[in-house]
Order: sequence, then structure tokens, then C-alpha cells
Amino acid sequence: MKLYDTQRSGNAWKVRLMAGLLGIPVARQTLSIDRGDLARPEFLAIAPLAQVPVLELDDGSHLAESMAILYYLARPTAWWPAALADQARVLTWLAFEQERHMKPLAKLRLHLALHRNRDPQAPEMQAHAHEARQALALLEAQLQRQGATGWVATMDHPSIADVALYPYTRMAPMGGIDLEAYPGITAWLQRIEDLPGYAALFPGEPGRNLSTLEA
Ligand SMILES: N[C@@H](CCC(=O)N[C@@H](CS)C(=O)NCC(=O)O)C(=O)O
Repeated sequence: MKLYDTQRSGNAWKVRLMAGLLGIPVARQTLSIDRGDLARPEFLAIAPLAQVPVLELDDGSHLAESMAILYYLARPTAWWPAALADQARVLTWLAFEQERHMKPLAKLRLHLALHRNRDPQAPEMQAHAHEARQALALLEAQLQRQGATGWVATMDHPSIADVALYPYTRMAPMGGIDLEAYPGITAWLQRIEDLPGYAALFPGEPGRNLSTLEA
């Protein structure tokens, strides 16, 4: 399998994290948004939504959307729970990640850390910060409910909901969000980082998860 990603894409990081945790080898083809790679016809031909991540399967076909790719990789494993109600709970938290969590956190990181093209006090950035803190408060409350040994959507084994929620939560400080205010989240991040096969944003360099550098 081959993953089309960009070096710092949090959505593509989810896929590399899942592949690492599952021990599935996935080759990388790393594109550059700045260079215009995502607008090229050869990428658009394999990416129906014109975004990374895209996973190329061994039969040459392609999958788009991080949550769909996580499902594809994890479906035959304990990372996709067996019980119907647990599966539905995983979908609840995947929807939360896409609707309420990823967007404000990604925008804060993009504009305040990567592009550095907005004032943190600008109303638009303040609105993203407000939404991001609301999302993190909901995640914190859920992790507190699940207890020290539970996971976001499941109890006995982590699920793809943990993988989906990890990258943008981990990178929240790049957008000016201090995670010390969220002890349940901080402990959960550490538990994920302690799992065998954990993959950092820059392979083998977890200290660079919050780096703004390209390479
Ligand atoms: N909902 C999508 C979001 C994917 C997404 O936002 N990808 C970004 C990189 S993290 C991208 O390709 N941005 C370039 C663009 O939209 O032109 C997912 O979860 O995979």
C-alpha cells in the first residue's frame, strides 16, 4: 500500500499512526501543497476530494478521507470493536472529530504556527480558539467519564476514534492552546505515545511533533 500525504498533514498522520500501531507497512509519497502538487491532474485522478490523505491499495485503487482509511485498515482488528453499540460510539467520536475538533485546531495551527499570517487576537482566530477549547472540554469530559484505563469510545482496547483524535489534539499547542488545562487529555496522549508501533509526525522523532520545519 502507498499513502499520498504531505509532510505535516495531521489527517495523513492519523493513517501513518494507525499503520504503525497495526504493524502494517505503508510506503509514502509525500506531496507539497505549496508546490501545487494537490492541484495536478495526476493527483486529482486518484483523489476524488482533491485532498490528502489518499491510500493506494495493492490492486491500484484508491481510498480518500482519513476516517474511511482508518476503518479500512482497522476493520479486521481490535481497533474496530466487535459490538454494534461500540461501533456506533466510535462513529460518534469520529463525527465529533471532523465536525467540531479538527477544523478549529487545524486552522489555529496553520495560521499561527505554520503560515504565521494571522494575529492571534483577530476575531476569526479568537473564534477558532473558542471552538477548539469547547471541543477539548468535551473530549476531556469524555476521557474523565471513561476513567484512567478507558479510551475515547471504548473501554478495553483503543479504537480508531483514539487514532483520529490524537494528531490535532497533540498539535493544539501550536495554535496557542495550552494542554495543561486538560489532565485527562494529557494522560491519554501519553498512553497513545506509549503504545507499541506509535508513529511520530516526523518518523522516529517525537520531539518534533510540534515542529514547524519542513524536514
Ligand atoms: N476530512 C478530510 C480532511 C483532509 C484535509 O483537510 N486534508 C488537508 C491536509 S491536512 C489537505 O489536503 N489540504 C489541502 C487542500 O485542501 O487543498 C480527512 O479527514 O481526511
